[in-house]
Amino acid sequence: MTTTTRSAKALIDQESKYGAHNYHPLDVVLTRGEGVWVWDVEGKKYMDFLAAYSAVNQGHNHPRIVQALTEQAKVLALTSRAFRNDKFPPLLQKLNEITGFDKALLMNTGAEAVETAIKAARKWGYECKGVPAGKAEIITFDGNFHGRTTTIVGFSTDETTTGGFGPFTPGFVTVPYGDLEGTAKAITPHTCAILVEPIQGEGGVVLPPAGFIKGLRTLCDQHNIKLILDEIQSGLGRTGKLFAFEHEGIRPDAVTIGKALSGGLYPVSAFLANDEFMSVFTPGTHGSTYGGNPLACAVADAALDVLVEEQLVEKSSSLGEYLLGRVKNIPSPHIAEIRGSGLWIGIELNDKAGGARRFCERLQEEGLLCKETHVNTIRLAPPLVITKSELDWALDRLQKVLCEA
Ligand code: IF1
Repeated sequence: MTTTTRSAKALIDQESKYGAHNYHPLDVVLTRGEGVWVWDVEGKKYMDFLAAYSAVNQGHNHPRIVQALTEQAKVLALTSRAFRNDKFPPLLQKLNEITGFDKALLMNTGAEAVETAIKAARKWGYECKGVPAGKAEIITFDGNFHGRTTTIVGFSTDETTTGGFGPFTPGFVTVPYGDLEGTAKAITPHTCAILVEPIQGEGGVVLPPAGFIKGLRTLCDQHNIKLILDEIQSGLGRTGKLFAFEHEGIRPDAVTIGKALSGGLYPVSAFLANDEFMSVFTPGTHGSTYGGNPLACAVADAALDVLVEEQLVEKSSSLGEYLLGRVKNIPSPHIAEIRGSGLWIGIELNDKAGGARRFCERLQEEGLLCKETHVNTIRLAPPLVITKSELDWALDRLQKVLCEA
């Protein structure tokens, strides 16, 4: 099959002319991916150090996941939940066995899983906790990112994410991230849940003070509140544990997962909870056309097998320690702070550095694709299949660029 390669500029112009300008991507036009590597339309090879915001933990186009996708696509892709299918039940059991949560509700995007969590929390509040109808409150935190629906952006504290999209859904109380005392003060008899990322990705790989998540667990136990962790980005191995909450030795009442649940091959997300919490959903109270479809389930099943059989959680832990150690030794005058857990690092630059974007553009010239966040942070999040020698390749380029003027 002949493929007509178009120049990057022609494709960028075409995208600009016919596409909404809701992103400011690097001017690199990718056409192929394999493992940690991607190639642009001009044949230049790059290492992907963003992994599609942790959706490609298993590496680009992992052959086992591609095979599962292509084989299932040939036999049955979508039934809707009006009927049953043979791929959904085994995935549900696999999620239970791997995560320890009794039940899963399958959705498609991360935002849908978070919306599912919000609905579950409110319904539980009314039906089980006795919160007066319409009065349920959910505590969220400054710097959060949970998706782009109007309800979710309504409790974002980032003006770019919220500006111009009101009016917003009521019932959310925002507290400074990491502020346990402030959280305790925000609790009322109407509080039904606390919704939090154990590590804030978009916030710039921001880790809360040690003991914060554990402290939230205690507050929730004391006040009969559901602790819901958004592990859509921090989960499935990214921080060196299957779930980031494991670093704090606690278990939440529910989590949301997505992204790497499909290894980047198909949108699959889920709300995971125990029987009592999940029982708020009765027939007809929630759903989705594509949620739990056989194609999504076949892909997610394979993606989870890859995560477990290739020991990606353990790799993230050991190579993450190595990466953090090497980054902390980069003698750059631009670095203000380095934060991280597993193969997930935020390099905060000082104000004089002139913003992280220009460093990402220089790294692109060196063949390393990173993404800035919140002006001054370079986010490092390679696929978890990365090898030590590939990490060294990336670190050499990071050091070179970060030590330039
Ligand atoms: C964009 C950010 C990252 C997430 C967490 C839910 C969702 C996300 C913790 C929603 C999605 C993506 C969305 C994408 C860029 C990226 C992102 F920059 F937006 F904030 F990763 F940090 N919870 N994050 O990280 O999942 O509905 O997108 O499947 O919107 O620009 P989704």
